[in-house]
Amino acid sequence: MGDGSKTARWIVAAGLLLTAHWTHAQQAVPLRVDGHEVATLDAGTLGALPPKQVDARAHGDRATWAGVALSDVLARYGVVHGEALRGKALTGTVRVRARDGYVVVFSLGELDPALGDTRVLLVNRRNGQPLDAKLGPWRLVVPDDRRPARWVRNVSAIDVDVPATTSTGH
Ligand SMILES: Nc1nc2c(c(=O)[nH]1)N[C@H]1C(S)=C(S)[C@@H](COP(=O)(O)O)O[C@H]1N2
Ligand SMILES: [Mo]
Repeated sequence: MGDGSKTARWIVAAGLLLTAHWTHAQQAVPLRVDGHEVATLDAGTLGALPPKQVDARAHGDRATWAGVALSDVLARYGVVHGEALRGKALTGTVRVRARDGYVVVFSLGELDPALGDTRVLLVNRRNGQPLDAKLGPWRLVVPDDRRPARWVRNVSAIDVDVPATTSTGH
């Protein structure tokens, strides 16, 4: 094989790496609250939150998934939680979108550790490795769901909608 074809291979390989890097950089996840972007979620911003991991199985595939708790993300960016989560705020929703248009919705009440406490992780690693392009860079893992239908792959945006919470609640 000549030097020319070797060089060409290196250029292709470098190009693929750069493209992969660029693509991941473009895939930071906007967190919007009532339509306002309050954060750009990526390994940097989410690295400040408590790391969480879980062993969970989907379709017979058991793996260790690592990332952060969705409830910690919401609390970090000021979404109503804990004692204040009552009354009208309990109609609040968290809509998680994927690049392919897939969308799932959670309620604030089910996610809150003081209420439903449903474990939902926003993960970027599987068995210690970054998620591949099919799954990542970010995916949800909902280990206690009986089917993995809410394990959104390729998360592209998170939209929180909470009504004004002027009511006294219960
Ligand atoms: N973006 C996206 N995520 C998705 C889906 C989808 O169609 N698009 N399907 C869901 C369903 S129905 C299942 S069962 C699981 C499958 O996850 P797996 O590919 O890791 O087995 O992904 C979930 N996440
Ligand atoms: Mo599914």
